[in-house]
Amino acid sequence: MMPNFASNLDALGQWRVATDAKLANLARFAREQDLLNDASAEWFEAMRHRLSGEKLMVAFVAEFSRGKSELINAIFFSDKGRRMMPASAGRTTMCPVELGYDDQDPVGLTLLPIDTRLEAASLAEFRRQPQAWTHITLDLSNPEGMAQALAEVMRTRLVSKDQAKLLGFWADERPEDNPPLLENDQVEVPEWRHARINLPHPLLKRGLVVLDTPGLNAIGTEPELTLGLLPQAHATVFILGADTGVTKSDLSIWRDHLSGPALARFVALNKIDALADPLSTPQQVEGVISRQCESVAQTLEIPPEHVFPISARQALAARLNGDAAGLRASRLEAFENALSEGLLPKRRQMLADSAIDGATQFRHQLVRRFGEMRRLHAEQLLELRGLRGKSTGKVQLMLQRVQAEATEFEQCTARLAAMRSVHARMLRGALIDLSSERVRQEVDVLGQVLGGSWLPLGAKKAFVELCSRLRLLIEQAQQRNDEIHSMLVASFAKLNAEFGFSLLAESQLDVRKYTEDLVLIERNYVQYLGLSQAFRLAQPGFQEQFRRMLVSRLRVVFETISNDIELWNKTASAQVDGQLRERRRNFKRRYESLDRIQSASNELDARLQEVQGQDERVLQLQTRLNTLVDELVAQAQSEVGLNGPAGASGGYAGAPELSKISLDLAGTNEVPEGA
Ligand SMILES: Nc1nc2c(ncn2[C@@H]2O[C@H](COP(=O)(O)OP(=O)(O)OP(=O)(O)O)[C@@H](O)[C@H]2O)c(=O)[nH]1
Ligand SMILES: [Mg+2]
Repeated sequence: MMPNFASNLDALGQWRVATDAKLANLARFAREQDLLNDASAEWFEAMRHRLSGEKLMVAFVAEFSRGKSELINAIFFSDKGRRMMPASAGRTTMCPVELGYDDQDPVGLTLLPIDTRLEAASLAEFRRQPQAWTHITLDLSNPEGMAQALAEVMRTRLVSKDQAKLLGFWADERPEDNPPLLENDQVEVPEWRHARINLPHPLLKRGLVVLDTPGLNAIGTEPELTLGLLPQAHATVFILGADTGVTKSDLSIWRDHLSGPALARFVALNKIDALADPLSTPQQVEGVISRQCESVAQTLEIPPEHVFPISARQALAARLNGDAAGLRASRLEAFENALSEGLLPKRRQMLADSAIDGATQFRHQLVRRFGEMRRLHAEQLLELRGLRGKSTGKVQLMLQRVQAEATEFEQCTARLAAMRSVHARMLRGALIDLSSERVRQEVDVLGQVLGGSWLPLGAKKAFVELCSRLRLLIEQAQQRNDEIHSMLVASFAKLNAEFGFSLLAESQLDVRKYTEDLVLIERNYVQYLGLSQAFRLAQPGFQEQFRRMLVSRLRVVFETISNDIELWNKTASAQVDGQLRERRRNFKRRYESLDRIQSASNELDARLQEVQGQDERVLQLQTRLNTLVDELVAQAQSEVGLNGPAGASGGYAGAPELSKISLDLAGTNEVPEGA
């Protein structure tokens, strides 16, 4: 039987814990042996944070009643013994629901009232204001009570048509999208703007975030969902009903919200059980399903094998009842498999690449440093051996020579200071146009150009111009860092020749690659400036929301570039500081040994042994470093162990894994530290 998403994510979680443990070993070794400079310490911390904390978001998007919530129940919550997320005919989930786990927050359900839409603050800003949210505690030992509490996400309220307009649920320009007008000109709107469920479920603890969205244009009326959350999702699952096929509104959701190429996209054709027909043979039903998949693929312009026919309801029921045949008939496992295979290995690969790259660079730096230390040891040994059988007068001469050499070497400090100040100035120049303030200014130009009247064509043009200005900023930063690189190469060559350093400029940094992120953001936002969106552009508050969302996404890109540049430059300077320190220490040691040899005739052998001992220690450090880096690389390259076939114990497929990872309140399923 096939492995499923739940158990594979669990395996990825274990891989992350194990890789982090190897990274921690390497960091501990470096710290204990005083081999860690600021730049490497920063890298270790950031990488460990990514390994342990980075979230994996899977978003479920579709028109209402296609079975998003039911599918989430079947994949993630069948261990609860009942249906957890409300799923029923008609509109059910009224607001976006984010399921995840953050141990800094209390367990439970938090809800942001819909009225907050009348304020300018964005969802991201409200996330930082706990008092704006309503908190409901969830009793984890009581699935019945939990399901009742989760029903909050269905809650609606009646408001006047004008109020609905202000809240963004009514637009006279698009009558076909408006909800029905009830008695006394009232409109039913969601009670909540956003819901977060914080649960110590093992999968969520491993960093999975599941986003359930409300259907029916609701996704379009919440710019934060479409501009903020969905583009950040690592995978999106688009769901269609086998009974309805691709309707006009399905198609517009697909085109408007799922066109981003960066996302791993999955299409599920749900409710295939509804195609069962007592008057047809199973082969005939099978034929109908295949034809439906083909026609869906054609309409969405994707390969037919990317459409997965499933029955979420059947799968949930089968898992709840331990019915292996029912689960097979639901075909859910093939879909779960595709989801995990399409997503998890990529995630692993990205994390593994970063960890391996960073650790390899770290090894290079240290190996260079060890080489330099050994070179100095060899020189010192040569000097000491030369003293055998020599008079005290000769030793005195040597002492003077060391002193003279040290004095001459110290002349490099003025040169280093000059280089540092040039470097600092150039670095400031490279970073200046990447600040949040600068990004905001650029975006503000957009507002000024449009002067409050965002007609689609003008807005689109101004936006595209903004994006090319931003690309230019990245290009400039790249060029400025290239100039720093050339300056360092030239200065290092001189310092090496004149003062015997062995400085090597890092390989060139590439920040141009972040232009791709910009292109992605551009593509994402530009669809909101099309003609078909004119009415939305005119909605009160939309422009402000658009601006805020844009600034916050751009800021992430520019901050990343800034951090990369800073880290690269820090690493380069750290090398100079390290070698300077090493050389000074070496002069001091040489002087002290000669001094002692001069005062006691039997000291020479002891000094020789001491330097040899130091050299051996460097060799040992190097061996240990190699072992630790090799172990890390081997662990990072190890395949995520797909959990093997289930059902051997006679249970239904998936049952053994799912029971292993069932809601784990005592934390007994935690992977042991350092596993
Ligand atoms: N026959 C059948 N019904 C299903 C299937 N999956 C879901 N349903 C039913 O379809 C209805 C809608 O399912 P939901 O999960 O609430 O749909 P949704 O996409 O979350 O809808 P909204 O929350 O309103 O956006 C419910 O009654 C489900 O039980 C399926 O595979 N087969
Ligand atoms: Mg739903």
